[in-house]
Amino acid sequence: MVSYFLSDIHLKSLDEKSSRLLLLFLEETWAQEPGDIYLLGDIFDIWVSNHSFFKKKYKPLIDQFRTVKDKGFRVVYFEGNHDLHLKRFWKDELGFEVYFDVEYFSIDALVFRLEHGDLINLEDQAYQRLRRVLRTDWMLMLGYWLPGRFWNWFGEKWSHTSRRMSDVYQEDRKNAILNMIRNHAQKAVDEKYFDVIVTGHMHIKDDFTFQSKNGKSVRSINLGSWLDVPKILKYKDGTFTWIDPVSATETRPQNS
Ligand SMILES: [Mn+2]
Repeated sequence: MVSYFLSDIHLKSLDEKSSRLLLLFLEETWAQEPGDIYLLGDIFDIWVSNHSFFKKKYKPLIDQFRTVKDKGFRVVYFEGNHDLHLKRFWKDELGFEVYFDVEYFSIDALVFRLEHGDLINLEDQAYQRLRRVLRTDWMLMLGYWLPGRFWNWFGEKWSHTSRRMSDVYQEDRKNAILNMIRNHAQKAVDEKYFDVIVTGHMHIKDDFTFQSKNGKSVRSINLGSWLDVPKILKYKDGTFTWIDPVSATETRPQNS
């Protein structure tokens, strides 16, 4: 059984390289043995609700996602802070599993904790408040009733704000962000046990192994961002590899 983990592609249009790479990846994937695909948020730079604006804009990509599902893949989509209110389309129409907080999955013999990663920095209270507001019933209504074209426009503005507010894209703060990712993993494993935590959002690729309080080895992986380098995490038969969709090569992380 194979599992793929993708996040923070931040697609803005079908014309860009990341879109072509994602299309190619999906095409090649559904031709193989079915497995799981975990989308850990911010796949699109903006997607709200089930507007035909977005469905038309990304039609070839959606067709590929539909095929992947039809071929027997389990597709799990976590909302990010750029792709919101996904249930109406991605769950109700495409049949994907949609989540927006934290979920645990058993994959082979391991327990995986998966989340977008925007709960890592709880000290950013302004963002955490906004995150809750975005999921209220009236925001769901607004997301649905306001036209897709408006949300697309709004999303372009939102991109700047959210990047400022959510502590990403700050190379000078790289070490502080790495610490946040790792501290979050260490804290989370004490609350509820898992073997592997995979997050995105922070835009810094990281692969860190530590011992939990009860002496078990725990692995924390952050997927980084395609705005930096396109990459897909693959897990198969107990081994993690990074797929480089540009050259379609796989590399094993140093410490595995
Ligand atoms: Mn994000």
